[in-house]
Amino acid sequence: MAGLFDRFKKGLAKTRELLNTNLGDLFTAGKSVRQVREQLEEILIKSDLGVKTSAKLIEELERRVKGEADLEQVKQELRAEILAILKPLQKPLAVPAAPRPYVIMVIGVNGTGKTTTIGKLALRFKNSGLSVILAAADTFRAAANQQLQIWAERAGAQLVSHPPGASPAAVCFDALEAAKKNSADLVIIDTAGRFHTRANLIEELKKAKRVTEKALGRKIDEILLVLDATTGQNALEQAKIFQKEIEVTGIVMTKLDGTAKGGIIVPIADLFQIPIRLVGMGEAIEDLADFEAEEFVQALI
Ligand SMILES: Nc1nc2c(ncn2[C@@H]2O[C@H](COP(=O)(O)OP(=O)(O)OP(=O)(O)O)[C@@H](O)[C@H]2O)c(=O)[nH]1
Ligand SMILES: [Mg+2]
Repeated sequence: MAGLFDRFKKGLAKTRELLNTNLGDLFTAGKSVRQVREQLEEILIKSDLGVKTSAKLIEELERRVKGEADLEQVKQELRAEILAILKPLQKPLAVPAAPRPYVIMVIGVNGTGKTTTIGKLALRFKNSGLSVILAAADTFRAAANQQLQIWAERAGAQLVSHPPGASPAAVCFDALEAAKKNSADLVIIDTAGRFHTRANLIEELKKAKRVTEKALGRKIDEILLVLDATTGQNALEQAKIFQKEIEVTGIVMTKLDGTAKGGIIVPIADLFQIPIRLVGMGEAIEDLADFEAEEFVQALI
């Protein structure tokens, strides 16, 4: 597998081209940041950096680049500012030696890549010597169990599932029982997406969380929100709703391979201050990496 920087470079090529071409066109000779403020704001917003975050970046840029703005200097300052937002949230997902079982719940709207990410994670932790149980708490979609089972087999993880339509909370409970019985190290819970088409889904999720935490005797160790980078501004809305309803402890940004909307990770970090744990850069089992702020920023601008 290529290095992370090269993968970011490839994945973010569209975002970078858009941003860099527009910046290059804007900062022709003799202009100051103040003079091109509006156009610059438009460019940053178009690159999915978000309204609030773009305004903040420009304000800082104005402070730092006085007088005639040189393109290279502008880029360098933007890199530094974005890095200042992302770097504190670069906190990879690690499973500490205790407690056992360590429990990770994975949430997000449908199709963002929850199940795929779980498959990738299961392999990663299996390879690091942990015994892993996958809990198929997406009982909403008939094919969900089967999809998770395929990932479980690939990763060498145990699957706990109930028939479609069963209570997600019951699956979580059984998965914890199995983990205790088999002294498993890690339980990863898959959940159903599509919260907007079914009003009670967030409630169901909260119930699954409550039941899991009661059986566990503590809070779930990690609640990962999976966001699809290709949905751009929509991902911001999703983060807002989920964070309000459930205590999200980490973000996984998927589909960073080939999207023109990779910039979205910046306002998400800026507005929600949730650690960016992992990035998905493809559909294969090895296409998951820890988020690295420097590599990301270098590849972005
Ligand atoms: N290109 C790309 N595709 C991805 C990535 N992660 C997931 N996918 C694809 O996205 C699609 C949806 O992935 P799932 O893992 O089924 O998504 P989900 O969130 O579990 O979906 P629901 O269970 O329906 O809520 C699949 O076709 C995956 O192969 C990624 O990082 N890059
Ligand atoms: Mg799924």
